[in-house]
Amino acid sequence: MRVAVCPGSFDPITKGHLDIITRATTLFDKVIVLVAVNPAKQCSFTVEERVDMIRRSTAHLKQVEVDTFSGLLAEYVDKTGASAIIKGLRAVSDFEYEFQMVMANRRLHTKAETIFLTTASEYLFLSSSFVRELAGFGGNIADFVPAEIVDDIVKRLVK
Ligand code: COD
Repeated sequence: MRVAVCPGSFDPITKGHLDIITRATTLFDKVIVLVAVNPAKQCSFTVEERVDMIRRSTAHLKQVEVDTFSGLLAEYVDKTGASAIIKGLRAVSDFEYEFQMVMANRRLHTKAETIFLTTASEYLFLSSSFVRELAGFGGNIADFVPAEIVDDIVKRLVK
């Protein structure tokens, strides 16, 4: 069974993330969407809330599982026997950070390859921080996040 891991903060999941996850399911038998637990990072949603929002947004994708981890991605990937880490690329600025992560993970001896899927053009500018800012100003986020989680974001972030 070919297993891939899609790691991220997902604070919250956006349609850009969902597009990458959906495309990963066409390449792998199982896709684990992995929510990073980083106590040093201030998030708008708790880990449990982020997991719940991803579960509802991916309920139609039968190969998708959602999990959380705290620590090194390389250790999680090797423990689960995944053969790939799937990342999304939007711009050259993403590449620099992601390239560094690939090198770090290699030094940490993960056997998994990192595979980059380029963003869909309509989501080129889209990020979780964009959604949080737009929601904070009372803007319409419906085009940018899965329909299942619009209310969660509005309730939390619209002042
Ligand atoms: N279109 C396409 N892809 C997108 C879009 C979009 N619109 N938006 C986001 N993405 C991609 C990102 O490029 C990324 O690949 C993924 O979706 C997740 O994005 P985010 O923003 O939710 O998550 P990040 O970038 O904050 O996640 C970083 C990780 C948690 C993956 C990283 O910090 C990590 O691996 N941490 C674990 C510790 C570790 O092992 N460190 C390495 C060595 S010390």
